[in-house]
Amino acid sequence: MPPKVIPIFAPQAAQTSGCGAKGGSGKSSCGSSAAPGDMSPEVWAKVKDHPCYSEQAHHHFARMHIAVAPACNIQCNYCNRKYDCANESRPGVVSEKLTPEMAAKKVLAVAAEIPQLSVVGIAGPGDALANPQKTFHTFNLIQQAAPDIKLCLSTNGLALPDHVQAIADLNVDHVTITINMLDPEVGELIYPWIFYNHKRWTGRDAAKILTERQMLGLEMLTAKGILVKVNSVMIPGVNDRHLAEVNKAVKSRGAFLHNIMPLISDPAHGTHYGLTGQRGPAPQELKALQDSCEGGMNLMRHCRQCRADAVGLLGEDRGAEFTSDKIAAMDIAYDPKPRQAYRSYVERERRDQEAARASELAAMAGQAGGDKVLVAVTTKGGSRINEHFGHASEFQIYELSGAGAKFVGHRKVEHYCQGGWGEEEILEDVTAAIKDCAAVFVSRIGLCPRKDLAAAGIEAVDAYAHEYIESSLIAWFRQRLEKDQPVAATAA
Ligand code: CLF
Ligand code: SF4
Repeated sequence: MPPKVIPIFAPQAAQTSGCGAKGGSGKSSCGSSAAPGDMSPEVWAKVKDHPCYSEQAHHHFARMHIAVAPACNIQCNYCNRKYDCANESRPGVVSEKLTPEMAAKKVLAVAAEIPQLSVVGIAGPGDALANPQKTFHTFNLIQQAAPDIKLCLSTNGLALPDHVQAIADLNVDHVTITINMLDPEVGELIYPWIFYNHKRWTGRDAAKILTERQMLGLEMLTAKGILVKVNSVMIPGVNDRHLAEVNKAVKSRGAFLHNIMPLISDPAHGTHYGLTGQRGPAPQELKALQDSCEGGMNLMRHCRQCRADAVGLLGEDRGAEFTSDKIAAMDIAYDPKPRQAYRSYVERERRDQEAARASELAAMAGQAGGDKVLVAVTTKGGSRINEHFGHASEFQIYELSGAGAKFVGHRKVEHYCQGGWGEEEILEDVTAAIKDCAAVFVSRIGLCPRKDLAAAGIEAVDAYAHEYIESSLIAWFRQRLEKDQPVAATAA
């Protein structure tokens, strides 16, 4: 059992949740809490502190996006780039455009305040490589100003083959390409036009050029040893049945990770899909597709479909603390020591966490049958159960089985606790969001919500407050087995 310790670097509570694609969004997936034993030391060194490329790292490390790339060279039916909409929490929406110089200063300001910061990404609000001068000038400035911070970029891939060498020269180890189709018949339903070779292309011709450029760019990057994550937006009735084929194609070309995200479609966003009633997938539909694509390739399930100017741990957005006027007033100096100290702390935590998980798994060996059960967890980071039920703005969902605890996704909710009192209607929505879970693990919960959850068949568990998530879940599952209380196979 791990010690009951509250992390000294306690991240703030998650609040909201771009990789260029605005549509979307134990041994789990990088999916897998991919650990050193799962990959070469070189690859592990590249992913261990990257919150998107390692599910394990996302509990500990923060990213920030700098909105220096306003233009785009294609149009996706799920995107409407607009500015100054701070209430939005989806990619492509930003509060402020930045010049490269302002962006570099912002990176230093955030790094000085948030020791968890490990990665700076350019993910819009347009396409990073449709704005190559701004993107590469910004990366140059950051590399000179803060050399310990990793660089990351996201692109639709159309211009990618022209810039692979520049990406390699800047030591950018992580590139995301949004690939939603291989078949131009599917593509013409997603992309009304592209702008390529000084000309606007439409229909299947546009989709054919785009898919050829994406595949070429992917092959060129992987040939240089650059890790590539592929984002795909799941659009029911358009490309949902096609994405398994996309998965195979990108896997065979060496992509490291596949992130299948749900379409975000709301008429208020003013996108083509939003205005024409195209629906997004249900969580169960998304999970079923992700499950079907698992095998031989890491699947990302912890994407929060960030804004193009997001700051903080995945799932939180501290961008409002770092607006241009606030940064102008800050006295900023580069100091990597707090980040080095934080990384050493995380290394120790990871070792303790892995030992606790292995110990609980060993204790369960031979007891579990084939049943699987879903559970929900409230956390504000550090891989620990350290959030009050009423303060949770999302639940992390794990699937428990004889193989251990596997992270399979997250569900966003409104805070149940409204400043000292609970809102009954919100509790109903929260309960509905986790209705397929057998238990919810919290650091604290009141009597009323506990009773209501029990009435819905969900056990509220606070016995593991502030302990590691995975070992706690396995211990709970094992005790259920020992008490000979078979759990219902509720996992989809
Ligand atoms: Fe940003 Fe994307 Fe780099 Fe991460 S986000 S550019 S790889 S540093 Fe991450 Fe955000 Fe999902 Fe993107 S959670 S939208 S996958
Ligand atoms: Fe929007 Fe361009 Fe990104 Fe498509 S590629 S989501 S149009 S910014």
